Amino acid sequence: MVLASFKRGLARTRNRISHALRQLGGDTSTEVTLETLEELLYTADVGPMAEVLLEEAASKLKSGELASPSDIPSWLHGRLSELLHSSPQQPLQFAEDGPTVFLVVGVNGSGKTTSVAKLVQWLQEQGKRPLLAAADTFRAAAVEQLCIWGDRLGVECVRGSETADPASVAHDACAQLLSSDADVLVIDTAGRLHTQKNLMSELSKIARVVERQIPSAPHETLLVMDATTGQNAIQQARRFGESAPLSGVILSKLDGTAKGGAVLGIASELGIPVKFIGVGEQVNDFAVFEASEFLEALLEPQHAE
Ligand SMILES: Nc1nc2c(ncn2[C@@H]2O[C@H](COP(=O)(O)OP(=O)(O)O)[C@@H](O)[C@H]2O)c(=O)[nH]1
Ligand SMILES: [Mg+2]
Repeated sequence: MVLASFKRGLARTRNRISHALRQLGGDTSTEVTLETLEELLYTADVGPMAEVLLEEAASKLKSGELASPSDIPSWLHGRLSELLHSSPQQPLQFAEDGPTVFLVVGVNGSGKTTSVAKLVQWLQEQGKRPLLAAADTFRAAAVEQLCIWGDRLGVECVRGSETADPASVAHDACAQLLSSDADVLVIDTAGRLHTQKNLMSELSKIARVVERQIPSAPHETLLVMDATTGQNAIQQARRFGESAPLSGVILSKLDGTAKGGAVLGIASELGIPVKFIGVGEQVNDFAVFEASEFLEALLEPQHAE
């Protein structure tokens, strides 16, 4: 199930990579092999690790540790696997007892609201009773969008008045969480305000308000990253990390890119675990991130559907 989503979502990246891997496996010179490897790593957008891997491949071929260019694909598989596991996989954290709160952050258009809806449906599948908070009050349409998802999923959506302060919406939603039979609150937030500084202080204010009512919350602060923006997303992640400690990443829009290798950069550069991936616009286009299945979907074209 998870593997099928990965494969669907990673089709573009996989096609790109499998083509390069076939070339790599062929009987070519060291020079051509390194060029192909370079192209593969850059087009898949693995980030600064590309350079490290290239140098390593060159020196291993030179020293004879890798006997021939045709040893490159399996070596690469091993190294990518190590990279993916460099930020340990962590399951979603729930409150030990009492209700759980997840805060979802990210730039406008990254797929936050859609990811919140996907997460809510996933939580329902786990037997949870979610509640939504529409704390992106900067745009009226954003509140509407979230609450429409809430209606479709049969989940209550806490919203403020038109000009409500997002922290007050978060406050009301926590009160609702504590007094209702819902057990997980998912808070959607704004991705843009008049200034970056405003946005960051608003997000930390939301986190403080939540913590005041539920001391162990938020249990997760999830950053939604648009996979199609590749390495730029890493810069965004650093900025968001300044407002609240990020506990995980939801990597959206993997279906729309050949740069699925960005996951490797996130793992090795940010040290924040990727917890979910989004592979389409529907609520079902969502999967828990599993490093080994991701790698299989990425590197093993013979299993393609
Ligand atoms: N193809 C694709 N589109 C997505 C995915 N996630 C979100 N989108 C689309 O991206 C656009 C922005 O999403 P939205 O959730 O409103 O972003 P927000 O501004 O961060 O809340 C919408 O058109 C979504 O349908 C995904 O995983 N794959
Ligand atoms: Mg939104």
